Amino acid sequence: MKSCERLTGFRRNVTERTQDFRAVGIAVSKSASGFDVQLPRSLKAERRGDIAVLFLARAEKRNAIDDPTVSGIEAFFAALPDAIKAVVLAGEGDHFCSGLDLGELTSRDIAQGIAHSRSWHRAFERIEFGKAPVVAVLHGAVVGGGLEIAAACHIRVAEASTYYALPEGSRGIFVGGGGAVRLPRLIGTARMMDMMLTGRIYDADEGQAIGLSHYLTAPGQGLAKGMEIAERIAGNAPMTNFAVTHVLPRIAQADPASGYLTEALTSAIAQGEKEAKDRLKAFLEKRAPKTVRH
Ligand code: 1HE
Repeated sequence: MKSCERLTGFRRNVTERTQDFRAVGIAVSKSASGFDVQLPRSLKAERRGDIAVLFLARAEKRNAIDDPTVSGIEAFFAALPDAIKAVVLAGEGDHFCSGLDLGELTSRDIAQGIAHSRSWHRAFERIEFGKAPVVAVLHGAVVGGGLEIAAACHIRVAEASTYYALPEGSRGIFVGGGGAVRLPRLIGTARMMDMMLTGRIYDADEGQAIGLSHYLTAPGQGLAKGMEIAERIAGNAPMTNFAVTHVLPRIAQADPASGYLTEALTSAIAQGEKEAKDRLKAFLEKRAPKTVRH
């Protein structure tokens, strides 16, 4: 067992995890795709080597996220097999995601609204602080809750058709999927205010310029680029991926003194791993690639 897996309890056995899901009412079975979780019809998962690809698969509703989809996302990321080293999240059809299923919203009272928002928080926390880095592949509408789920991922690849909006303002509601926390970190509170107050829509180029995406691709090239990035991530030392996705965001929010200390501890832990020693030795013996610009 790798030490980062011990830290997070990631190697808890499948039976133990299965009991957790049953406790929260999520049906669990070994699905055909090789994942230990039964997904709702609105999600499809594929395994490509050590990469998992999860598709929002409700194209007829523009991948609007309903309650079963939220539960399915939570269950999928919680039950990710240990062998999966990175995840790609993409959307079927012409749009990545049209956000919250607006049809479900009308029937909720205030208490149910709070519980609903908290269920999104739990699910997206599984993405942000889960077992493996997640690459989102965006195209078409990335709006409302669609932008919130994209913001919970670690890397965003946007096809040229991508556009971003927060139509909550015009719908008389507010973000509820963690966007109020994650989006200001990505683009700043002022830009988020503008998006929500005026309904401003950013296209793919503008989104890239303000930091909504990391990579831009031509139409139809997003998944290939997302897979290429996921494979590169999967090739990193597991402790480095753990430190980058779990520790770095905490350091970034900490007071500087705590941040420097946590950085020193994390740095020492990472370099103490055998994997780090092997990789450093490989470079010194000229067996590892140099860091050059191609
Ligand atoms: C939906 C949803 C949805 C489509 N909930 N059903 N999100 C929004 O405010 C965006 C709302 N959606 C749209 O603006 C458009 O649908 C799109 C620009 C994304 C796509 O347009 P288009 O012309 O391709 O599709 P369409 O004809 O509008 O939609 C196809 C079907 O999907 C249609 O249903 P049908 O039964 O008439 O076929 C739509 O009603 C349905 N559909 N989007 C429910 N979002 C945790 S808080 C998060 C808060 C938010 O996310 S607010 C933002 C919500």
